[in-house]
This record gives sequence, C-alpha cells and structure tokens, in this order.
Amino acid sequence: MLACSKPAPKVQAPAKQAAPAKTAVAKPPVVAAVMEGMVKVPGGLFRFGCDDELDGPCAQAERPSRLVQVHGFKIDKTEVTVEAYKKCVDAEVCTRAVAGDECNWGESGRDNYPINCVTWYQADQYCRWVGGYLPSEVEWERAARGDDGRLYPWGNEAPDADGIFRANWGEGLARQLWIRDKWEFDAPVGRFEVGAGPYGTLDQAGNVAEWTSTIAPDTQDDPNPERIVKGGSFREYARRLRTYAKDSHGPHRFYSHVGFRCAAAK
Ligand SMILES: [Ca+2]
Repeated sequence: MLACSKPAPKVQAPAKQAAPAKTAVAKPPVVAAVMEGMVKVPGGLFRFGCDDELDGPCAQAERPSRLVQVHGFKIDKTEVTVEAYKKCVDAEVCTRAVAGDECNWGESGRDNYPINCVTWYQADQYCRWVGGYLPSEVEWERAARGDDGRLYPWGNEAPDADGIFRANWGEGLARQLWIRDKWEFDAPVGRFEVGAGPYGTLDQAGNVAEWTSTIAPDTQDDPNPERIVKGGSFREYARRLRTYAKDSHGPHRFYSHVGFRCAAAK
C-alpha cells in the first residue's frame, strides 16, 4: 500500500467485518434514475499504466504502460452520493455506511456528498443493486484517460495551473494548502466541472478515491486480497490524482477518503 501524503484518516479501522450485504433484492432497484447519471465510454485501444518517459517517474505498481483493448461501457458521471446509497439501504439490500468523524453517513446537509466509509463489499453490493458493477481498474482508467494518454482527466495541466482549481485534493500538511481548492475535506460531488474527464465524468481525480473491482496483484494469494483504489482524494498530493496512479486496500476496510462509482454494460 502506498503511503498517504496527509495524516492518516481518523476512520481507518476495519469495520468489524462489516456485516455481509444481503443478497436478496427486497425491492426493485432505482435503475432508471441511476443510469440517467451515467456517461458513455467508447470501446477501443488506450494506453494504460505509467511510462517513465512519457508520464514518469513511475511507481513500480504503475508499470508497465501498455495498450489495452476495452469494450464500450457506461460509468457514473459522479461518485455515488449519500442520497443514492441511502435508497439501497432503505430497500434493505445495502447495509449502512459507518458514521462519525469524517464519514458522511447520517450527517445532515450531506445528501449530495459522496458516500464514504464503505467497504469494498458494500460498494460492490450497491453497484449490483442498481444493475451495474464496480468498474475494473482498466475501465476506470479508460474513462479518466481517453485516447491521448493524459496525466489527469482534464489533460496534462497541473490541478492548479493558472490558478484554476480542477479537483479537490490536498497538498502537504498545512491546512491552508488543503483548502486552496475551497474544500478542506471532501466536497459535494460535481463541484469541479473544469476538471471533467474526456467523456464527461467529474471528480475522477480527487474528492474521494474510488474502489474498483480489480485485485491488487501482489495480494492475489491472500485470503482477502486487496482491491485497487483509483483517483486520489482530498487528502492526497497532486501526484496521486494522476490517471495511472493507484492504491489498494483490504476489502473489509473503510476510509473517509474512499468512495466509489459504478459502471454498467453499454
Ligand atoms: Ca474521486
């Protein structure tokens, strides 16, 4: 696991083996409403991973860079919100997210914030309920990177180039550096339209980092292999916002700086 660039999240302990999500669908899912919030990502060849000459220096886990063929699919325009996740909980399919500290669940005025403090299992259950799935690392990166191998969803400019803030991220340990983008911690989804990706996604870089379905290769023989997390977050340096950057966490763990978005077949 790569180290975070800011102090460890307050909420970091395993969720006491968060209760397994129920498998029975008690009520019809809100498929139509969710699909309306998705954007189309075309299939094709794209450059995945980090090339030391073009993108570097690269971390070992980010190598090698190679061309990958992907099918067309759809992906949520924004991170899944508290309001959307609550519908799955109300349907008695999803389990409640953890509350307290920097977690958004149960906090008034945060309906449009990303749902955070959810385990990989909870994220996976939600995406299945809406008729989709958690995107793979490759799909996630395709949606953020498009055809031109860009460093960030919006292009190759630094997140604060020309004084324009394109994402919600941190930079160093001083509070005044966290809030340069106007948000000290996470923000309501979709507040950085200038940071949109090539297919219209928002906040793929920053705000909360995002679970994917992909198992971290160096943990694949573990009983509970870690899953790749993409995009960086409000508490991480700009380097971690790059399209090819990645982290990984155990599937039973939850964090205030990690949420998710869903994908669906084309
Ligand atoms: Ca994000």
